[in-house]
Amino acid sequence: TKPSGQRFHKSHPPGAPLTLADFEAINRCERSLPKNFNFAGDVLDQWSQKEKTRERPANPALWWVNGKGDEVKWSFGELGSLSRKAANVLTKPCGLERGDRVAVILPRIPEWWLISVACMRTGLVFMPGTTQLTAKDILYRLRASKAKCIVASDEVIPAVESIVSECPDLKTKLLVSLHSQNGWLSFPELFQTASAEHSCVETGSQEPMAIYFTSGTTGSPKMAQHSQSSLGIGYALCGRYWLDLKSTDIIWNMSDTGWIKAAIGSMFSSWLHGACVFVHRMAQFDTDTFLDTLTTYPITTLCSAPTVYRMLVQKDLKRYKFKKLRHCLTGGEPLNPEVLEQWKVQTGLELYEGYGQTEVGIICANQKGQEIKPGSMGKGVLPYDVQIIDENGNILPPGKEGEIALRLTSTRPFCFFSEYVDNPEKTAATIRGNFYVTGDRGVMDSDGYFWFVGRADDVIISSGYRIGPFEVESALIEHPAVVESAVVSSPDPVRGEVVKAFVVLSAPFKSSNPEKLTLELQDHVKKSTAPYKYPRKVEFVKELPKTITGKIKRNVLRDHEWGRT
Ligand code: BCO
Repeated sequence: TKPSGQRFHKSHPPGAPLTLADFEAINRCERSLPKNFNFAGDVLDQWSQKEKTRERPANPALWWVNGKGDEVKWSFGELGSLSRKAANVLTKPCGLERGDRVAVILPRIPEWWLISVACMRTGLVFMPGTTQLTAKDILYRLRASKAKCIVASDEVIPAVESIVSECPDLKTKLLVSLHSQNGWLSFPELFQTASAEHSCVETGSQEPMAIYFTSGTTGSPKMAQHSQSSLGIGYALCGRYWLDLKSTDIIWNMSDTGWIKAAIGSMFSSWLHGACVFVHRMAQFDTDTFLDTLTTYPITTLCSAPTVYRMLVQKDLKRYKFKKLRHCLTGGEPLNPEVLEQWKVQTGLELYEGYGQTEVGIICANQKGQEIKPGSMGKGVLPYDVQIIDENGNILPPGKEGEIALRLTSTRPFCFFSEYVDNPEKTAATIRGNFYVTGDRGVMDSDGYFWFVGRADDVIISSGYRIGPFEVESALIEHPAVVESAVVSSPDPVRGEVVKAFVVLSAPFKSSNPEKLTLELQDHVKKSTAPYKYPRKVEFVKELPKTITGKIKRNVLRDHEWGRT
């Protein structure tokens, strides 16, 4: 008999391969975490076996197109042998060892998936970054992480070359390009001659797998570290109930490779369920190409930021006949009910919103089969116990606004990030009593649905990007025209919210043409830090509102922007 009040955990029989049912049971807290786990060995190689015995339909594991006629289709078997070759490149010529950190700054090209899986096979910690990162951003990331290697594509070379002398820990630069470059190892050349024989390392379930840089109100981005199991097992239920995936499905999740959403939607949830990951290398987002892709390829499942759906519903969608699309998802920023309605009217398809964070993955979702309440981000998802709490860590009743939080048990939930690397204070600051606090404010209704209200801090969520005001202010202050600035969110019909900078000008620039100066400052920010952060609105002011102690009151400016008193 089961002792009352004590959770019963089945443990895994030694030697038996782990199955999807095991991973789901772990997420339901019905099974304990295995001691060792490796996504490449325990998931991908299992699907490869199932291909051989025809227990998996003939659906590629990865289907990549670039809109120019190039196409790559890999089965799990091919992904296995190619990623073993890539693993040998990382360990042999690159000389990397288990636990080393590798910055991976690649656009949506098949090598991103190869390198990521190769890192898993070798126990390397991969750190994805968007190709929008500038030299300054890359310098910060390489130095903060003490990365041993950077894997990059052509567009990133000038930025890396300009800062590499300041990164003493960086030993190897690996270039994914048809061209060769002095000082860089060529991935395609080394890959060609690399052996496809490689034994996947037996990583511990809690061993680090990846680091994502994530922005906060103050300071530079923090390094949120995830374990082999938090990413590799944590999305089993999300894949089944939110993404509704089966091994016959083809999912197109269009997030950039630099964000955790790419890993969740285009790697972990999808491949846990044996589904095909579809990738379109769209250099620049374009609604026509996007819609043509849905009419050309048998994509069954689509996941995109609300901003994309806001852009799409402005088109006459009834003109398009999507080939196989049956399930649509969105996340990364709040979705407005009007867009959900317009999408449904024009395509006949529901839009299932999910909500999550880099640190903790998907927390709430409108799961398949659940009634959708337009404007709500759905109910809490397992294994999380989602609550709304007050500033003292007390649970608030339905209908009361507070901070969205996750209840902690005696042990840290396995699907949490392990820590902010080298930042115990910030890691500790996420805990309030028995809860992890998200920094987002919300309300739960009496049916258990959660409604997003806004950030509890000054972070800006624009087009699905999390932008720290300090990073933009630091970029602005480098310009001679800027004495000081305050950066806040401002409403925008397409991007939800955008970055707005209030700028106090230095004397020589006070009589400058405001339009010209705005463009100059925007351009300056785009060069200084990743361009997605640039202030789309700029207002020149004589002074900024401040506290008695001289701290800028961003909340006053933000409330004004949003018409709040
Ligand atoms: O809009 P503008 O043209 O004025 O500016 C754009 C670019 O043109 C510009 N830019 C890009 N590279 C540049 C450059 N400018 C100068 N030099 C360069 N090298 O910068 C701006 C970038 O803005 P964008 O990225 O929003 O571009 P775009 O084309 O408008 O894309 C729209 C979206 C919706 C496709 C894009 O914003 C997007 O992908 N958003 C989603 C982000 C996302 O995936 N978030 C998920 C994060 S993970 C998470 O939420 C955790 C969940 C568990």
